[in-house]
Amino acid sequence: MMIRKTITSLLLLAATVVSASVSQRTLHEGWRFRQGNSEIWHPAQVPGNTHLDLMRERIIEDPFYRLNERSVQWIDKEDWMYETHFQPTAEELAASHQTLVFKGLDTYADVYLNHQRILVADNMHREWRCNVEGILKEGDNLLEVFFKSPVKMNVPKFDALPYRHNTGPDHSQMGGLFDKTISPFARTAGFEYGWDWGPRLVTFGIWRPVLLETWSGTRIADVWYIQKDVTKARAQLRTIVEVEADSAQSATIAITADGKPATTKAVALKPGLNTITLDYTLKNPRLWWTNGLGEPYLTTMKLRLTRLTPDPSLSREGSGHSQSNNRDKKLSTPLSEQRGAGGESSTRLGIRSLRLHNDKDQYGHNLYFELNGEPLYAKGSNMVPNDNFLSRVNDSIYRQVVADAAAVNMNMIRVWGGGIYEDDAFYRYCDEMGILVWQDFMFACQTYEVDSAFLANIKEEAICNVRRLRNHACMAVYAGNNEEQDVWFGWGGKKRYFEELGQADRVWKMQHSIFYEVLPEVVRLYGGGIAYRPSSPWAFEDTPSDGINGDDHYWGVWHGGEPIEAYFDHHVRFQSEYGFQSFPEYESVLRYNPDPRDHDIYSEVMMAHQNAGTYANHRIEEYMGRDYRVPKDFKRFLYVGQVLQADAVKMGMEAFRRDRPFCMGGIVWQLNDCWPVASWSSRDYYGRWKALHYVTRKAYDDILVSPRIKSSSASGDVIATPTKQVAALPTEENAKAMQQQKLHLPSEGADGKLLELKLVNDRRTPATGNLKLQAMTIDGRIVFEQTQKVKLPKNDAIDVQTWRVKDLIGDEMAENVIFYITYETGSKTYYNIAYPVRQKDMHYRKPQLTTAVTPVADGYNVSVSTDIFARAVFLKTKGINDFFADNYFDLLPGQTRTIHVRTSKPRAQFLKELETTTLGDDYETNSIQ
Ligand code: BMA
Repeated sequence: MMIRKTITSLLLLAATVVSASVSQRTLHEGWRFRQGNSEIWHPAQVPGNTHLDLMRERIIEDPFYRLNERSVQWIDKEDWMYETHFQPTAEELAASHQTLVFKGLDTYADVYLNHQRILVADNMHREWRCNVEGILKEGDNLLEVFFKSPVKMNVPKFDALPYRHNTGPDHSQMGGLFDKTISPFARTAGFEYGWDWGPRLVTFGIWRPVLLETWSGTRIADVWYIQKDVTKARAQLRTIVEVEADSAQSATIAITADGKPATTKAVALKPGLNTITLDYTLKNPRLWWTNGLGEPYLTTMKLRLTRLTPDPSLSREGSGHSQSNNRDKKLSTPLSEQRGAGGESSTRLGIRSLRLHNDKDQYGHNLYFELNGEPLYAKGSNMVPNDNFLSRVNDSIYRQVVADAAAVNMNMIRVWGGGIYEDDAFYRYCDEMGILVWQDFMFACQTYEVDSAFLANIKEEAICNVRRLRNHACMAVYAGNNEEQDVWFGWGGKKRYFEELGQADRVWKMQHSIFYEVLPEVVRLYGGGIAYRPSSPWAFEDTPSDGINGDDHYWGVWHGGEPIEAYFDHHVRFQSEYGFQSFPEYESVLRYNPDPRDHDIYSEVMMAHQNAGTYANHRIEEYMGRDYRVPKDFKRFLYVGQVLQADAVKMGMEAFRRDRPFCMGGIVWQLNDCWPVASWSSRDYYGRWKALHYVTRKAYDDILVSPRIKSSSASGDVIATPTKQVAALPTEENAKAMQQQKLHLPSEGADGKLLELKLVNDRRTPATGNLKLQAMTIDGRIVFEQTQKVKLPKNDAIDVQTWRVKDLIGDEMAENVIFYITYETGSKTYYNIAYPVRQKDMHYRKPQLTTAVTPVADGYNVSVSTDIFARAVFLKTKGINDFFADNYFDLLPGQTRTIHVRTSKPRAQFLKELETTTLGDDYETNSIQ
């Protein structure tokens, strides 16, 4: 016996990697659920959500279909009970530490293990770890999660206050709660209570994984890579490792970078939590770059903890455990890449230096990111949750949404504050595809009632997420919230609800404690140097945002009813929100609204999927009427609406890019949808690219040809003084005020108009190229041509030339001419098209389009040619599964373009279904009044 023990110890000394002692397994099997006051159990899915479980059981119909949102509002008034049974393995039972980990519970949940309460949860944004030592038992274990109705929990809190808090578009009336907007009381994703693009679906559920984690000996609890100073020549890194140990031990920690030794340290572990710091330098690191600027290279960092003294728990294991237990152990699945893997941790680290500048300059305070020493123009979009039923947002949806952003040359996504801190997968894909993340904390458009418990809860939420996300290269900045600063100081929030009651100071103090005290402190302590801004948009502590000091949300176009050209005159430092609505395309609409009798944008069904209300439909109609011929036909209206949205936002993208370096970012509202709806998104709920998403690829390309048609009297060359924001949220009051604002229509025809051309270069290197301007008629006759060589400095925007439109069109009518401008540099030709008059005034005709279809591996190549200029060529088939690599493009007379289509349809069917639409198709029949 004695001899055997010594041999074991020697083997342990030699073998030594401690991963064997940690085990994690998911507890996702055997769940069932019932309504709190019912005896009837139904099978449940975990991770999941009560609405999905009820749908699967055919107790409710799909809430996304037609008017069904209304019929599921009873669910949040009820309590819901979930339970499962599981059996721990002998190894799990023998482990010295046993923890149940809930990665996410939505929201008020009491958790019992074997009838003992182990958790009272009240925050869906937090991970909960419950020590179950002494409760976990041999054989059958019962795990129960009792979800309490947030309505029952929070209506009393609402009723107890002498004032109403500001809220976002909380659709309390849809929920049968009259004016009782209870969303500020819950640490739940704000959008669940309804938004101006989302339904009111207040959910319940174990929405993220639940794990049983057991270990003995040692456990690596966390590995944090802090990038202290990074240059091309070297990266100074600090790694902070948290190791939990059962007993005093000596060990070594070794780190490798891409397999090469980086540092080693001998450590003396004490029982309990050990925090170990390793400082080291990597020479000539391969840097991580954003999409478009370089390769988003990820260095594989491996950290190995090796024990040098025997672990008593392992010798206990050696003498007491059977072979079969070890087999069970191997079946358990470690979920995290970085944590809990015992003796080894692997992290794919993007090594880069990233700074956020907010320096005082001659105009105010700039706002820009500097990546690896280069100023970076941020091109991106705002992301909302990808589904109301969050557990449905799987890895492939995350991959697709990030890939779609990268495919159209974005380099930033803002995770908006009314949703969730997204799953690890999202940030991993952002790392891999070079997309920076502007991360809001989950607070949006509201004020909050804060007591010490609420504040402590928020603090834990912030620590949990900042720690979880801090090794991701993509993480660029934290903002305390979405628009709360403007709600309070800019849009009368302070006055409206609190001033008359003498509560304004007290309520602001409560907000201050979150956004100016707790959150910045957490970011400072746990964020590794990442920047923090108290709100988005934000300028100073006691003023609303102003556009020339920090970021701006510009809603003059759209909510404010200003003409689309106003983008050109809105000069700000960083545009973190602006946007324009459209409906999903016809084939997407058919998914939730198939009955032709409902095919009217004001039908009850369409209005149920227009969460911004009739006000938003009016906006679309007003703007469309101004610039386009408004079709009577529903299907065509949807198409023209998408062209309108694309043209409008493209103008914004270009306007903000040509303001570089004064303006250093444009983040469009919004990238995606959480359900099928009319919204500002560029991709609909089903992932279909709208016209805007296709157009973004060119508008966000590294070099931009940016023409602007303006009347010679138009402003636009001066830096604007801070503009008064129009409230972004369409409350009834705002809506009326906005409706009354007049559209300012510039004069028509060619007289007095100028074509002003700029070139923008986001590359890290200068460019030289041939710039060609052609004025051509709709049927292809060139009436003017000019070529010049233009040198384009790196990271800059330059004025090229301004022409009088009259001089370019000669004797032609302006309505019959387009301006086609190309910039040819190296192997790539960039282009843009400008129009001397509004789209509705152009003399378009129905073009003769010909298509030739060639089979390729995963579908077809479709070559489209045209006789005359074809504006916004839209190709479609039936259904929503075929993906067109390009769409809504303009085709010059005589030009052919080949589009790859990913589809599984047989050729005959594909040919039969293929439809083409252009803006000019109805110009001969739909004349303007
Ligand atoms: C912004 C957002 C959202 C809203 C959008 C459109 O300001 O932050 O609150 O959905 O406007 O109104």
